[in-house]
Amino acid sequence: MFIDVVTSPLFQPTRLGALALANRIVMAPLTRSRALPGDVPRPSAAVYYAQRASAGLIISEATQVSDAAKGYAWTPGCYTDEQVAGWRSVTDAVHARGGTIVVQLWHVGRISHPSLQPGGAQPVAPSAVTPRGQAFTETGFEPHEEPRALERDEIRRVVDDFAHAAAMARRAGFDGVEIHGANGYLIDQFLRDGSNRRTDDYGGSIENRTRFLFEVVGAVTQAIGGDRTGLRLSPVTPVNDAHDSDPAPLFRHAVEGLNRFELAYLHMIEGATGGARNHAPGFDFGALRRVFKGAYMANNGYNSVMADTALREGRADAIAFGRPFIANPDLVERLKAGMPLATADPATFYGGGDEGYTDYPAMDG
Ligand code: 8OZ
Repeated sequence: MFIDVVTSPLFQPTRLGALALANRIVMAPLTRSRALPGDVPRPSAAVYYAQRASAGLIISEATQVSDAAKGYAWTPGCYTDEQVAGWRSVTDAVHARGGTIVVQLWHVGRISHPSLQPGGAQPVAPSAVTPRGQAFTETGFEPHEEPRALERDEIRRVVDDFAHAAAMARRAGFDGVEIHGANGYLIDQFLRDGSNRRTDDYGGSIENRTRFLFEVVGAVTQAIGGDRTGLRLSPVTPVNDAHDSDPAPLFRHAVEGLNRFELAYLHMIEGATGGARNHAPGFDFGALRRVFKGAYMANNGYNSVMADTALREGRADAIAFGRPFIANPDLVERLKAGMPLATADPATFYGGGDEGYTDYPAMDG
């Protein structure tokens, strides 16, 4: 199956809020775990992202908003001057190639390990519920441990950390930020009743479980503007032990409530992250798309034909591609040329140096 590249909306420009995209092909956030001490992006991150600048929009790898927000070895931050300086070379290199780039801001919550926390502290979460699974530490995989439930005044400080990191992101030259509300990290932990057992006004009802999300989105949009803020959600993904007893009304309320922030876009992981699109067969992503008044970015297992069809049928405004961007820096040109795609080596997805990072060639070498 082929797409008609002359008429395909994939290759047509668009705007998502204040973000100008040369095409509708978005580079999804990809954790690569190659930051330097101080959680500073390595210099070759500028090469890596610039190689991918023909994407309509680059969403950076997940980037912590504070030292306590970290849950994987060698992920970068965006809250110190040194980190901002590192990111500045990345954004300058992408802009020099005509690209647009936002930073994905996260707090991992309970998906962490004391060895990754300041002072070896217990990770924090809405509630003291230990997630199943293992943390990726500097010395290998370690089982997750019981997190400590955040106190109310600490919740306020985490919200402030998101706003601070967003302001730092603008200083670093990013065109905006994407708030990571997906994949079982802190915001998602508050949303879903599998991880949120609080009895205060951050837990229990749907109104209460969405409170932290809305506070973070409110603080970030106040800091840098809604038109430069995106949000990623994953209503049915099971990754990182995320689960909810009734996700449809929860995420409907969340998306309805997001309309007031006039976000640049909503980035939706449809199905199980990196896995089955029909993971929760009855779940209606189209209904969420219709509830949301802004731009809808779809993600998860799209190929060019699916992407072209979704755009033509009005089911999305842009499509995010993840893994294909690892081995195909010029993914946009390859899709346009109908060229076969290269496959990436999973051994170099996470950690290490420039091998498997900046050495995947473009078609024309
Ligand atoms: C894969 C490996 C490490 C982190 C996510 C940021 O799940 C991630 C991630 C994915 O969103």
